[in-house]
Amino acid sequence: MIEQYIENKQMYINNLLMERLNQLNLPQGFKEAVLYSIEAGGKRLRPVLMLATYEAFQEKNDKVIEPALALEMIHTYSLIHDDLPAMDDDDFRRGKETLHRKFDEATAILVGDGLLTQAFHVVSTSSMLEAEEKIYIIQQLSQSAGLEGMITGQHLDLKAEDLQLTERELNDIHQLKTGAIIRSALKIGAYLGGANPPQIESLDEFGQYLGLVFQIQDDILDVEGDMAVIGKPVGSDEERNKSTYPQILGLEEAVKIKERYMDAAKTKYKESGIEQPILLDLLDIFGNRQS
Ligand code: GRG
Repeated sequence: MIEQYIENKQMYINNLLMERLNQLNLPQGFKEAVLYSIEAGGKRLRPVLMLATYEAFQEKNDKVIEPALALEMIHTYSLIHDDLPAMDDDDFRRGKETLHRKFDEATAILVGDGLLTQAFHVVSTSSMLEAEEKIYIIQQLSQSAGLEGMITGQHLDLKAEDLQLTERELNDIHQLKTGAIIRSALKIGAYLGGANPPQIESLDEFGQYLGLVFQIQDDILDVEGDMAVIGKPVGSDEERNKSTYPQILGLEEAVKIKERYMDAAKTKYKESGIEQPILLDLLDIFGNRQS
């Protein structure tokens, strides 16, 4: 069952993340801060996607684990920095106080910087990966999380507060801010698994739609979700005067567009010729998630 599959992968990733970070030689109080946001959980969507993509091609997943950990470290850094007072100024994340609220701002900045940098250390020192594979992974991660990816997405997102965006402009922001990283999870999993270039291309396009689906559902949950389930206050987009899919299109139309993108993602998946259904199951689960 897909729920069991996700849960197993989440546990596997959580254990390895904690183990790797616990091994680091850090002052005790600081280590607590480094572990805090990781321990708070999260869906581990991106590493689960990477592992599932790899497993569509290969049985044993040892090769992909380090890039998957690295990706989650980069994602966690982005959330820690996104929550800072200079950015979204949020008090809760993953059902707990945000890192800068629990500790202090300087600590949150440093932990974010540390997780981002450590991610590249984890990949570059992996004993499972060939040099050429490391270069591919580092190139994908730095491209998607870098200036032409998530960073510009975040810049545009911050600039867009109080502006009325078009659906196209909103799509462009989310493709950079959320989509690029999700696409890199699929591409790295496929590449390491031995996919051919057209398959990687189709999975990349699948990832573009999946990223939009994920974001639209995030916006929908911000309107109709339950704080106890999603782990952060609802209505925060409206409070901050942010353009969202429900705000631009209305809730009903936002749901329809999400479903249209889910169908488009499925078409791209079929084009890849991959028979393993797990990625399609993940699309359904994450596209209809309640947290
Ligand atoms: C600060 C450099 C920098 C970048 C921030 C990803 C990002 C860019 C900000 C996150 C803000 C946000 C709420 C985006 C909406 C979609 C999204 C990425 C939600 C958070 O990801 P989940 O739902 O979180 O996968 P968990 O906690 O499950 O890992």
